Amino acid sequence: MTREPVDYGDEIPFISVLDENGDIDDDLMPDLGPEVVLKGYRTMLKARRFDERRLKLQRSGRIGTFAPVVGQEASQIGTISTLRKDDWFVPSYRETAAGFWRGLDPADILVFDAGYNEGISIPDDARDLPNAVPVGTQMLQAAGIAHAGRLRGEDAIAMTYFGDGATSQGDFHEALNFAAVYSAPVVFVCQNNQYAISVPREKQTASKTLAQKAVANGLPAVQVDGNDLFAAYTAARDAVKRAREDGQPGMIECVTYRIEMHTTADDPTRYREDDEVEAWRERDPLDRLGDYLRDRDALDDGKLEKMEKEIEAEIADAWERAEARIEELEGTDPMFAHIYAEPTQELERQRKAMARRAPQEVHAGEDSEAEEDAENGKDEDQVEGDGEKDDG
Ligand SMILES: Cc1ncc(C[n+]2csc(CCOP(=O)(O)OP(=O)(O)O)c2C)c(N)n1
Repeated sequence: MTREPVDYGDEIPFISVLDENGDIDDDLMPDLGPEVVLKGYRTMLKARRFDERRLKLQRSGRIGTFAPVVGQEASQIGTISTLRKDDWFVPSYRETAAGFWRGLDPADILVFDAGYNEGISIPDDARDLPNAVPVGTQMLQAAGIAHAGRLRGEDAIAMTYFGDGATSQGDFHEALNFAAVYSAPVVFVCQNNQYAISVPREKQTASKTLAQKAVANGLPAVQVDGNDLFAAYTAARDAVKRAREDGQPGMIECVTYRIEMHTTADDPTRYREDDEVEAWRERDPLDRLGDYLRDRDALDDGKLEKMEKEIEAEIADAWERAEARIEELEGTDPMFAHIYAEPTQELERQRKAMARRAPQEVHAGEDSEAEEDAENGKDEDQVEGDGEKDDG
């Protein structure tokens, strides 16, 4: 007879390499060339500027609701940059920075944001799945894709993204169990951004860490500072290697923060304090990496200004192309066509509301004026009522 504690054979390490002043721990620093780091920084900056433009477009009624990425850029770039092009990227709805790294066209994102299915059609040669809006489905899909690839004799792996709230879903546990039992080469990336819409992490799960939920399923897991590109990269590189070489799935918990609203339909001031947001702004992943690059003369004011201008032009061009494409599309009705044989009253109401808001009804040249109005507080969406929109 015994009352010995069980030895799990696993523990949850925490990785941090780049501190809040942009200084690194040399012993832990991964071997990354300055060009890759600069590309990571640029992609993070582009995702941030893209969100700023999207917010104006949404507030002026040009596009519908979307989920901002601000604050989570390092978690995404650190992890996604460890994949090969023939690996699978299986995102949820907040992975704009990771999507850009994979080569996703911002014009496609805008077409989708405006309510057109065409925006999420994936090119044949890309192994990127469209946004999963239901919380949790993508984790199961990633496990299945990874398993199928292995059965076909490929060495490609899958990487899937989800939030802290998603770890309370049944899908999460089913996906991890499946992956562990069948040795499906999938890396689960949890972006613990502290909130599931308005519910703080402590109120939706009693687990001390989210990573430990993976240990229970037999997967190695690690927690990282999610605002530190190098920590996220280190954990992902190791997990990808284990998945590719040994068919072993793994999980990374990126401890980070969602600086902006959950989606543009949400008002975060109703459930969190400004002080908390400010404290996390101090740990901004972009500033940290910028300081690191400046200290090494890889970035200065001139280079940054040039980068900002290029990104601004890329985003302006993306919206122009998105608008031109929208003009040629049939409208937003197809989104509602394949849900029920007989549409419900609610669906019909939504279909009509969308048709009224269709961006093609906006005439060329009105854009900047409407965006200015939106910035000055004349917000079409607020006038029409946020209640019409979905939360996800
Ligand atoms: C199956 C399902 N239930 C509920 C929702 C509504 N919903 C959208 S996002 C969200 C919270 C998700 O939080 P988390 O997993 O932490 O991800 P985050 O949005 O913070 O990135 C909920 C409940 C949904 N989209 N799908």
